[in-house]
Amino acid sequence: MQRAIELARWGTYTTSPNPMVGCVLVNEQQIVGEGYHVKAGQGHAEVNALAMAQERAQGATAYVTLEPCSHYGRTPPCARALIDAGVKRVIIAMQDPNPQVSGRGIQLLEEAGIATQCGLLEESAQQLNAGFIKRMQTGLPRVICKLASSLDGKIAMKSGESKWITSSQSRQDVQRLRATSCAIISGADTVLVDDARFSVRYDELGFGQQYVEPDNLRQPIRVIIDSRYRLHPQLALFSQASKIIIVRSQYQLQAEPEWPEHVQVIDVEGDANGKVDLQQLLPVLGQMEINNLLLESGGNLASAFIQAALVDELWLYQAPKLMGADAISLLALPGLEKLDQAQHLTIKDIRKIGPDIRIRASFANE
Ligand code: AOF
Ligand code: ZN
Repeated sequence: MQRAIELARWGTYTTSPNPMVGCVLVNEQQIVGEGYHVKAGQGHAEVNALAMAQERAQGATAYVTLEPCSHYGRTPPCARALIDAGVKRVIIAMQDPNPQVSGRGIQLLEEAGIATQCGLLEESAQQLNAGFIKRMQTGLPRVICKLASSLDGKIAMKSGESKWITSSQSRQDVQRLRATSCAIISGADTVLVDDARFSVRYDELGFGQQYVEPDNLRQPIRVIIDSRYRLHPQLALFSQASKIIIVRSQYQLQAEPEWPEHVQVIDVEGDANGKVDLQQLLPVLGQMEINNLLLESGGNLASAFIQAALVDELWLYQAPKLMGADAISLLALPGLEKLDQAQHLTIKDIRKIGPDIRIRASFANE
């Protein structure tokens, strides 16, 4: 199963909106087939492993990181393929949270007289697909809020100068985080101030193309909140032809500029101040099959996400610099007065990245 999880990870940059899944077929103590799911629309892990094993699948045991599917989606059901190939036992790490499957794949196998067992290395399998699982269970994407600051928690000088606080190594790490995300969300402010493109530059990821087939390279969808109609087609953001979603509040609708074809505008209810209501927006992004949403914005939007309890994990990159009390702080989080109102997080991991540190912390609401 450990090997199946390793195989699944090969899909890190390509499988979404589908989950990462790996499969190993063992016959008479020998691995006879291995496979993982590369990309939605292509063969599932089991089908790829069966193709490698051919007739040696007869009588084999399958180790699969996710319950084999029972439905006709983009591809036919894997439970059926395992039955037809004569597999005799199926060991599964976790049930598929997809309501189209959940339990039915196991049931199909059992009905065909195949012994199944579920729960081996379950936690590792869940970690692989935290975003997919959250979307299937709640309809919402899993949100990571990425911020970069000095050691004293500052994200820009008073003048707005912020390039660059963290090292090139940290910025490469962020490129990888972007590459694992289905979508990046930010505000018009950040786009205008930084002329940000929010693209993944695969040559900057630091690993060769053997890890991601050039044909499978994908760009995360870029979602920009722009209630005040400040975006315009001349910005660098629009020069790359991958999908962009502009989010408006229905507060003060105005005429749209002529957008290129890869741009979609959606209207979401606004709050009393005309700001997009994030609670309304997130389910809409869930419906678009966004599993992992990366929030890369300034402190105000990040604060609004946190205060709406919509963030699952904070990734904070801190550079060994001190920028002083006149500089701009990480997060606004207005309205906090007493210590017992402070946001509580749980540190999951701390890592040194070049000269900086990266802290991963989850919110108590996770
Ligand atoms: C498996 N093995 O390798 C994966 C599974 O649209 P489709 O046909 O690609 O189906 C996608 C759904 O299948 C996905 O939502 C999840 O429930 C399951 N993924 N199942 O047996 C796999 N990737
Ligand atoms: Zn399947």
